Amino acid sequence: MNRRKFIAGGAMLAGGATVAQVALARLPELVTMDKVATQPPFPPPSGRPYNPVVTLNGWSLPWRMNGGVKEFHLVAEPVVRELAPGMKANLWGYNGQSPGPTIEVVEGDRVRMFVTNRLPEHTTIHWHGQRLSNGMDGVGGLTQPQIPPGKTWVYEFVARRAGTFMYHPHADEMLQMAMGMMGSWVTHPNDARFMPVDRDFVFLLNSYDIEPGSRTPKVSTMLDFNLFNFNSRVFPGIDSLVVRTKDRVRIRVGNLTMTNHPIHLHGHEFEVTGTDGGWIPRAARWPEVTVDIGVGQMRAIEFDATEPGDWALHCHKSHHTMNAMGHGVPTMIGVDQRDLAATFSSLIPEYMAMGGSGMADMGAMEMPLPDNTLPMMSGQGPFGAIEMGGMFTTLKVRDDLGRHDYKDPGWYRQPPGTRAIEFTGDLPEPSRAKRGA
Ligand SMILES: [Cu+2]
Repeated sequence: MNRRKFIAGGAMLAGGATVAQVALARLPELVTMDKVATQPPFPPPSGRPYNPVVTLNGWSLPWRMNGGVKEFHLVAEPVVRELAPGMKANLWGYNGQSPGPTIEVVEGDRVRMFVTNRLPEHTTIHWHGQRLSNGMDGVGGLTQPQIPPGKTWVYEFVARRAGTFMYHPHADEMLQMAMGMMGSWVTHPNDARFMPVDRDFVFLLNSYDIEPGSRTPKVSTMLDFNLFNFNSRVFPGIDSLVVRTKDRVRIRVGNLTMTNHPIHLHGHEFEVTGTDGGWIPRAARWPEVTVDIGVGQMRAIEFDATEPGDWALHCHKSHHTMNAMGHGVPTMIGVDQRDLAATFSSLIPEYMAMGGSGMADMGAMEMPLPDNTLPMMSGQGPFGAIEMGGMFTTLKVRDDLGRHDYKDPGWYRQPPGTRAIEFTGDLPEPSRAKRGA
């Protein structure tokens, strides 16, 4: 809690001053976040108990209890979000960040959501996947009038079904979602013994189209996004998922981009145990190492983290593990650029001939880039450049962690003799496996 920044609702709204002071005083305290790092789980200080989730590069929103009702205050507003060190984006989000904070409640909780609109245009919030009264569904024009700038509206419903949900505007949707307005919602089961896990992670897949050298997304892009994010962060800006060996792990991933993402985990098999429609009966699950998450879908996967190491967790579309500079690059394989390089270098001093033997050299090279622009792939591992960007991070499985320890343990120390090595003709004597051994 002490790492969260508390700001009184009245102060934040002083400029707008469209809400009467007396009404402001009745709003739950406005809590905003100024950090992009994954915040520790937020154990419930009031209300019924549950095992909190960890939002990747995100946080959970505190609430207040008011006569048995759980009250939250979301503020839709322009934010600046660092997508990775070296690049900040002008986005729209909630309570200081994009995505907005994760909302955590318990099945059966009566929830009251105060939504203050500090955007320059109207908005609404749709509570994706929830069972609620039609008038609480948040579809501007269909189920309610739009929320004008400067106004605070109230939604109220009972979180009837346990599971993973999302929230996002249903107002000027293409623009507002292209600008980063979205968040996760977890309704914990009434019975804490239902499908318990040791570590429970949640994040959203989102994408932006930001021209190299600029910082505001292009809002009318339909398919050609150039930055593919886990919770508005791209590699190497995405934190690792840190777990203890033998932990039962759940990862909940929602997709609010405009294309599908096959999310692939190394070193372990998992089962898909939930969708935004509910939990999947045990007999209906099957093992996978990649789960394709369609647009507007959520998938919860679960596995036992039995294999210590640093395991890649990434989208399997290779263009989605690449940042903006990687798109639209011509194929230069096999092209002898020696003569061209000499000519260009005399005209453009910074010119570098690249790609003649592949593009891997771009991972290590310090190319001159426009301001506020990430290399197409970067990040240093224990064995050199990790040639990735976008939707890529690691699952770090370690023996020596405490139960609630989520601190990054650094790189895995592979036991001697367990890593691929160069063959020099020098190996231990081969021993053939005996039959039946
Ligand atoms: Cu993808």
